[in-house]
Amino acid sequence: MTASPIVLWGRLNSHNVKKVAWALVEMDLPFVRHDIGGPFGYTAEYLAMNPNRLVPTIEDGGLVLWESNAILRYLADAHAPAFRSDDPAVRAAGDKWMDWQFQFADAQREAFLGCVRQGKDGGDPGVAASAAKAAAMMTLLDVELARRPWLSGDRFGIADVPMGVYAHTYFSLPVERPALPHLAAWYAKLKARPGYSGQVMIPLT
Ligand SMILES: N[C@@H](CCC(=O)N[C@@H](CS)C(=O)NCC(=O)O)C(=O)O
Repeated sequence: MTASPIVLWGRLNSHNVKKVAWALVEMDLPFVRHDIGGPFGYTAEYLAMNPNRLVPTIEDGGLVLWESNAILRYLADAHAPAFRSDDPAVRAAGDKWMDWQFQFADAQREAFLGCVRQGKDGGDPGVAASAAKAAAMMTLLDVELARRPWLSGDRFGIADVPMGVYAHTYFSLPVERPALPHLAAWYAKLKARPGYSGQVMIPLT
């Protein structure tokens, strides 16, 4: 039981902040979020908590924690164990996709920045190359999702959150995408989940 609301620091148009905000809603944990980072800039107080000059950071009781996937694991372990399998093999398989997400973010970055922040479209060579790299990685996720319903195992959990956030961006960019039926079915299920529309499916900026 949390005595006071968890505090989440970070602008919501950040992929990494979205992960935490969505997970908090999924876990039904009370929280307050403060905009910081990007156009909002940073305060000395924030940088004392997180000297990386990055978002997100959370405060929960006496704990200050940064690194979005570490935050997801902490939230499940401390407050919502149903969101993380206690079977080491299932847990490790989910952890793998959580860590893999950072490579996916690198692959999709130029397409995201080009289309969302620089007014380009799928015809731009840099955008198209980045979109193709992202699509190639998504074919691997499609194979995985043919084998099991969730990246977390038999039920939704924190391992679905990192790529769940990036999937929304992937399906929203004006670029070519191959047909990946298992990925599409998983994304459709995510769209019906608590918090996904309010914390993740916001306009890309
Ligand atoms: N590995 C870190 C990466 C954090 C990160 O790169 N955050 C980006 C936003 S997605 C950021 O803070 N950019 C600078 C800013 O917004 O001021 C995590 O997962 O928390």
